Amino acid sequence: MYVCGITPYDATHLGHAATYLTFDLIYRQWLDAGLDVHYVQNVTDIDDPLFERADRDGIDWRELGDRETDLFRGDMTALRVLAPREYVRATESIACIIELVEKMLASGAAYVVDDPEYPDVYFRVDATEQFGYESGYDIETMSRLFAERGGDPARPGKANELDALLWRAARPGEPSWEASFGSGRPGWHVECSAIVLRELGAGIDIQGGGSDLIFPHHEYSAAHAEAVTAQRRFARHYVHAGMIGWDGHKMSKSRGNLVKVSVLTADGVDPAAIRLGLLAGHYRADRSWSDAVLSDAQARLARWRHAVALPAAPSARDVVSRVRRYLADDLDTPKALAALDNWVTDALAYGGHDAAAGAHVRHAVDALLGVQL
Ligand code: 5CA
Ligand code: ZN
Repeated sequence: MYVCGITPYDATHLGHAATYLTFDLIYRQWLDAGLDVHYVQNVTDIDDPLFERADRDGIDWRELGDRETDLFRGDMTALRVLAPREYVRATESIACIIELVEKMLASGAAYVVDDPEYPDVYFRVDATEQFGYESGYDIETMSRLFAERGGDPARPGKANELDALLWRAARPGEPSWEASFGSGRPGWHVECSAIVLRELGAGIDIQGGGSDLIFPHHEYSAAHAEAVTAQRRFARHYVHAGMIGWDGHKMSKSRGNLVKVSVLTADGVDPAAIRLGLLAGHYRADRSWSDAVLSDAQARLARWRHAVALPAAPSARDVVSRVRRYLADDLDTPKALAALDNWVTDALAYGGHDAAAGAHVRHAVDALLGVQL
């Protein structure tokens, strides 16, 4: 499983947390099923926002990337999101990105624009015949999202306005690396293709991220890899988490409407309540964070903790098997949480005769939902 990781220039917000929590649940289910899971996440530590923030704050962009990556990992640990087997930085992946771009140039899937000053390298959008299967979007939607999400349709010299940047020729004042096709730095989508091919090989089970990555990012990452591997599907499943909003808009670093994990935890909010608040909605649904979501989650957590600490309760067998079943059904966390609520209500209202039930529920909720009771 490969999940698109952070661009480390600001703190982890609840949108990131919700996305990584989604894949944490998949990871936990696979571990519960006894599978040996190879889970990789990248760190996009070469990108414009990082350079701009480093400039603004008068620090080295590498230092900023390292610092924010460490803070992110700390936030994930606090939320009990299991770490992937590898976190791979773009800065550690230059050689394999260059190799991939060389292959695309050699096969004709990529070309250098006719611009002696900045000979950028582009990917031909028609290099693979299956392009477009991942998002399923029509050409108008693709054009709109390409322009909105970092594409450069008007770049002179491109063969097709949807051709995507693979390698940006060195500009004054920007970091760059030597390559056979000229010094420069990698484009975004090719970073993920190259890391996947090196770490996991062709044909992964899940390519994941938030739904803002459906197009262009995942479409092009897949197409880049498919262009060099002759394989028609980069990933067997593309899984996308819905967007978390706050204050009427998608939570985003660029807009600045953030609820940061580290601010909540510094205020004494229990990370288990943050998890429960995010799990109360279905992972694919766009949804808003609010004070009410948090207070509901805190009340739920308190009731669950009370119930599992009772000396005896109703048997846990049925509720635990329901939780497993609902999670196996496209991560239906609202139903899983409702099943647990029912068990808790019965335990608190009527008690029970099973002295081991509380511990059984506590272990299952810990292993499957990552919530510590
Ligand atoms: N480094 C790239 C991926 S290769 C990137 O998109 N970085 S990011 O820092 O902008 O986002 C990290 C992850 O959080 C991505 O999977 C993204 O889809 C997800 N994400 C960003 N904002 C939100 C949000 N408001 N709600 C849910 N997920 C979000
Ligand atoms: Zn990515």
